[in-house]
Amino acid sequence: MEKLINLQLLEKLYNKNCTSNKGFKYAYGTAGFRYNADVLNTVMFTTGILSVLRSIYLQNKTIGIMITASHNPPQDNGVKIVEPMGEMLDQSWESIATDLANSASNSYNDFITYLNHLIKDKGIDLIDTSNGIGSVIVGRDSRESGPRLLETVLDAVYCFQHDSTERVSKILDAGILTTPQLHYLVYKTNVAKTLEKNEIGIGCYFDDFTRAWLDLCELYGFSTEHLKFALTIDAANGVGGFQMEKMISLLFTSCKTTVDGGNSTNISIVNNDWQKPNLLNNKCGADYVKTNQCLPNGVVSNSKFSTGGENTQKLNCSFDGDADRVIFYYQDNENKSSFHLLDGDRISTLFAKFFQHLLKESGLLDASDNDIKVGVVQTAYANGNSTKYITEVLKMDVSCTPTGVKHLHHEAVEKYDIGIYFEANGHGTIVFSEKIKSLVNNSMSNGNKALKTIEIFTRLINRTVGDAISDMLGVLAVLCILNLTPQDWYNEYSDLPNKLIKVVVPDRTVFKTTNAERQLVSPAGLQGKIDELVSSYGADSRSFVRASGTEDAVRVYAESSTKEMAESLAEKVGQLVSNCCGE
Ligand code: NG1
Ligand code: ZN
Repeated sequence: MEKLINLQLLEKLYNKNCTSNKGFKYAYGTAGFRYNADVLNTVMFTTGILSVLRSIYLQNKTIGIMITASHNPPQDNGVKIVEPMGEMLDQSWESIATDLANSASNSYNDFITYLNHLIKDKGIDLIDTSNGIGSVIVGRDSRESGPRLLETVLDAVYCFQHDSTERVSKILDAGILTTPQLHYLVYKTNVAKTLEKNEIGIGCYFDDFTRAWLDLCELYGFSTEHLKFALTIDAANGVGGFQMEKMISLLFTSCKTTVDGGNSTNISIVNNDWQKPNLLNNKCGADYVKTNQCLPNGVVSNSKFSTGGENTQKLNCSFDGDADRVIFYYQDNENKSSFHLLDGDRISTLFAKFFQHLLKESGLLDASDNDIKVGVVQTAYANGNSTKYITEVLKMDVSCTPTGVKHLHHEAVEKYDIGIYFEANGHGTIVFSEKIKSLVNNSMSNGNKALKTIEIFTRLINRTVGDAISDMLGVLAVLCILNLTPQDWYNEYSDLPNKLIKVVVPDRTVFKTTNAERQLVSPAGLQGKIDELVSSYGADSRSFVRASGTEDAVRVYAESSTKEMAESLAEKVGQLVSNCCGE
């Protein structure tokens, strides 16, 4: 350890960063560590250390660190580690990340003891560093605490200094960017096997996705300036807004965008005040719209929009604070009941229908030995009618996994050649197997438009993780290609009325689940009571309970045949949860 880690510096920087909230217990949750920003210094420091170790362990591949708390309120922040190909941290390292943070939270001695144990246990070679001494890319969202937490991560990385060669670990501060941009940058850096400053920058993200979009425009003869819709993007006052502005300037060659609902053009960005961090996710953004099922601040109701004397369909979408989620919606008039949500389930079903159509057209299904597997991955929060639509109408395979895109992503990669996965909240993407990519590439020379479209979609969709910007472009493209209005999309099936509530309990860790989180195994006896209650609400009813991995609360989901019944069921199950904790 002495060869590579400057122990004197490590102790000094530990004392600087890890003593303000001694004894705090951290846990790597659904999407990394996420807490009030005031208690995050220790875990930022240990995450910096762990990322360099992970990089050395993986023969010096570049690792990503994203500082964000996504849709959480402005005072929160968080951190997650990104693997070399842009995936979420290997699950077996999540507990290591937790243990390292908690050892540092206890004392310097515990931290050093655990660090030594980890290095030995994983066989991380800190003596022969001929492969390199670690490389890390760090990005952050627009939160006020971001620069302070970034500094702590940088302190940690600077502790890795090779004493004889004076080399230090490579770190690229990628600045303020969206979570999926960071994932993509990490992936591209590893593919290019370099982390020299200025060589691979975020420009690769804009180049690749713009190229794919323009290729589609050319293939189908549509242009960004003449979309059939007027699109309003609610950027949640987060980083997605200004990254989208950059994208627009590349995609929309002659079209002007307007900010905060100005003059009529076919695309506008509202809630784009990312430089005022206290406005982040405040009455806007994907989570607000999905949870409250209403328009966010700054988006006006009407489904038609006047452009140059023509009535154009109006479609809205909301990103979340770090732009890895997107949901769509429209409202016909001032009447709130005419609010129509097109959430992650609807995005999944739209893509599922689209790829089914493309595969038929492409002729790839004619050769039975191709055996192409297409399927959708959902969580228990997916609306029951979306699952029914996929299995009964599209006759396609559906899998259900625990909450958190790491689970959905893994399932989609393992099971399908075209794996479409979205959480109901709008977080998801499509993964394409190497098999489907080579089948498409090998048969493309005959000018088959469907094959060409699949090939372009493998580039238009962010392969690494859910991406609001890329998913939004994907949805717009599908609507244009299939010639669907937002209303057509909405009318494919009707959602079962549903309700999601949070219940605050003294200790959420006692809520343990099985069967993709659909049933409780602890506290003992509670599941039986829930089942009894659900059966009294009729055949279309369903409810389940699980502890949140990102907030200090238990979530209760319920659906039923009417809005009133869904709300009443959620409330009653919530009461069962509270009562059971009070006993
Ligand atoms: P938790 O807090 O574990 O329910 C929430 C979302 C997840 C996922 C993560 C990460 C719901 C019900 N849960 O997790 O889907 O997106 O945040 O941001 O939407
Ligand atoms: Zn997010």
